[in-house]
Amino acid sequence: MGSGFSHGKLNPETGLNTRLEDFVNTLSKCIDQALAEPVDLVLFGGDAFPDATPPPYVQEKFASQFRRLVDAQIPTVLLVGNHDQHSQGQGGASLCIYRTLGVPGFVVGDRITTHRIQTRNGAVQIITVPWLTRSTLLARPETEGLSLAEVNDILIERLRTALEGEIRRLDPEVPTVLLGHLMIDTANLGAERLLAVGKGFTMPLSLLTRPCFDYVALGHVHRHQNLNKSNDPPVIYPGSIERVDFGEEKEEKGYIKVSLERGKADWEFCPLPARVFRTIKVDVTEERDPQEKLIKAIAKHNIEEAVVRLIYQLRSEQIDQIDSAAIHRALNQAHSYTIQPELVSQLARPRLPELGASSATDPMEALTTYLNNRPDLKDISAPMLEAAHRLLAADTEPIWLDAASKTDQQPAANTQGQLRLL
Ligand SMILES: [Mn+2]
Repeated sequence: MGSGFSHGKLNPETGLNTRLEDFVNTLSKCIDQALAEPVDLVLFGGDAFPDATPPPYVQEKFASQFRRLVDAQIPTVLLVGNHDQHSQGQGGASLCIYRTLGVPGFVVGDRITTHRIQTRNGAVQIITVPWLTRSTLLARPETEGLSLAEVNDILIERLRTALEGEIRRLDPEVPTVLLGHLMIDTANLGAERLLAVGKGFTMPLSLLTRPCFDYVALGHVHRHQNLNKSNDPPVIYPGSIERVDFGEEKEEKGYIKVSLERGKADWEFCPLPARVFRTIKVDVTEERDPQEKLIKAIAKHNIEEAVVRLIYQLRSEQIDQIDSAAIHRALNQAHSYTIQPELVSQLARPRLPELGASSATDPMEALTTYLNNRPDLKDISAPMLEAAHRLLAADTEPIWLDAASKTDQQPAANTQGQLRLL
């Protein structure tokens, strides 16, 4: 909640961005269902807000929906995701307020531990695994001089040990759920893939596919998916309840309803009426009447109340044939829209063959290849690589900022992209 405002507009009646209202509406539908059933327990998998310090009016919108669960005496677990964590210090600043206030029935999952919760239909054990950063499980000296991959391996072992401790204390008769905000290695990121590389640690699925868990509820990845098709146990990302950007255009949005007993979990994906995102892509470079082609292309799509982007390619000599006022009128039915003309004179620039679809999924590799092909940028390529590395690392672990500054005294990053963190 509170992200993607650029896809919305100001609602003059409420003074709020319509995208915030979308998220509230969708969440309210989800909670309507929880109350109508009624369910025995609600699990929230983390990343409530884009950061740990959302503005009070956004906090309030979130709280006023979850408040309805308190009123209905439905116990609720709020797990802390990476976006909820404060970049400095411990825990989840934006969610810990619920614990501080002592909201009845609310549990905040900001550490690896097991919560035994009494529901209307019996007890349940919830192991919470919040987003892990290097400092959560490791002391700094342990990781000095190690590569990211090596740190990741140590982190996996620490998590395995911590989970083992929790598992040993479980009551084997009571249904058990692992609720984790984790990046699992087999997750399908779709359009998020490029953005996700280099941002945080990846855990193997085998950590979670254990018979002591009856259900594994995951947060973090916005695309809904079940990582364990044999369902022993189901390992499920419900995905986000709304689309955050065009990368999620084709994803169905919803929540998961689970019937749980010891040794058995029946689950169902329940779709939510999320705001539609629609990309209209047209190449008019070969058209004698590019304007007509554009208007027809728009008319082919149902854009009513959708977030629309029109991307079209044209030649520079066609610019005069475009009536932009008419295009704006044609897009008027959309909830919001952007128009992105691309001149082919720009597109005609030779693409780098090294960056074909089959390779270069890593942004650092992509940047390195790009810089290798831009002799004019040679002087600043090393600082650029370093800055990029710092940006990618900073999202996960604030202490890397300190670590990265150490590289200032080191030889500049080499041009093969084989960067190592100190
Ligand atoms: Mn996350």
